[in-house]
Amino acid sequence: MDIVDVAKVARNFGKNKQTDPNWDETKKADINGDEKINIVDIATVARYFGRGCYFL
Ligand SMILES: [Ca+2]
Repeated sequence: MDIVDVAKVARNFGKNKQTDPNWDETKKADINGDEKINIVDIATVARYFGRGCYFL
């Protein structure tokens, strides 16, 4: 995880599979795979930030 991941999640914050026509791209920011980008994804990225470890 690095600043690029944080930015990616932040940019897509609030989107979800139902409302986002570009979900195939947006879902890369869906860290926990629950089909929406929310505070959980932000928190997860923050938790793993700097470890070089992808949660996926
Ligand atoms: Ca998510």
